[in-house]
Amino acid sequence: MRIDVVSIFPEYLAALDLSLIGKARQDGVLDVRVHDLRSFTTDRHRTVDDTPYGGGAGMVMKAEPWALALEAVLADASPAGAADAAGGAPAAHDGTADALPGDGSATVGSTDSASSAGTPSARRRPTLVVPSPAGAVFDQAMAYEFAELDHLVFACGRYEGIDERAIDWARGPFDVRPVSLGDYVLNGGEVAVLAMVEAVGRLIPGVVGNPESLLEESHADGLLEYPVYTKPSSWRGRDIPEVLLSGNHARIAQWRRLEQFHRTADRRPDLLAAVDTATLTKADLTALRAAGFDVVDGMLTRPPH
Ligand code: 6GU
Repeated sequence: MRIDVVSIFPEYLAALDLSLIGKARQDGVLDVRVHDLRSFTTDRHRTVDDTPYGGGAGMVMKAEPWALALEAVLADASPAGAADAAGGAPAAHDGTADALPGDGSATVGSTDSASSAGTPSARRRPTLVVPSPAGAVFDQAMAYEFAELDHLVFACGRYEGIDERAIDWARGPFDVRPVSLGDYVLNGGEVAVLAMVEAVGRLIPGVVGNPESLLEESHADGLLEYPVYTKPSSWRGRDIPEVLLSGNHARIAQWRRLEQFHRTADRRPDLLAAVDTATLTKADLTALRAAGFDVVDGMLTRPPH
């Protein structure tokens, strides 16, 4: 998968060099490129923002640097652009686009884009994610959706946002997706991009070492994860639940599943209410009823304890 990030703080994205995502980049599984928006300004002061029409507090990001930056990303990613660059004629702004230090995948025409060029999926418009508290809320389902894409581009806004005409213009060449991390306000999109790239990247085959760990984590099945324990079995007077020492794997699985329901009821009643009770097994229902849960009007409930 190819990921481009455009930001006025490219250094913010240096964390993408680390851990599993950094390793995936080194291995060529992820092709991540970070670009400095200011490289696409044309004035002496490298201006990216101006005062809002209609008045009000704060500054608005200018449309033109965004269009130039996104055009450069498109030129670099399209088969024609890749061929041009490989022929030694990079587009005007390519030389100023920053690759992260140690990014071995900064060359155009990587195995990833070369091997998928010409396939129907490669001809799909790239997705442009615009991080914004005014976006649709990012969740695990969206992470899975993004993980299927060939090319994700992130436009990190700062200040009061990006001139809306740049967003409208981008709806031509891109599938534009305004996305929020949740109902609170950050100063810019960079931290949100770190979170989203990690959530999406780890779903791509070859990024997480043991794919089984993806199956049992929180949100994989709409429930929160069960609690986990490791050695020693007794610590500061606290013993682990005895069932985990029983060696009875069916009992352990049953206990863990019930713990998931209890934890979800405690912490995320909204998720519990969203459980499709038609998918619950007879064994689930028996265990849930014994634990005080009930199904009322097709909705799973548990009186607070
Ligand atoms: Cl994605 N961006 C900004 N600036 N603030 C946010 C957010 C995103 N998600 C929650 N708050």
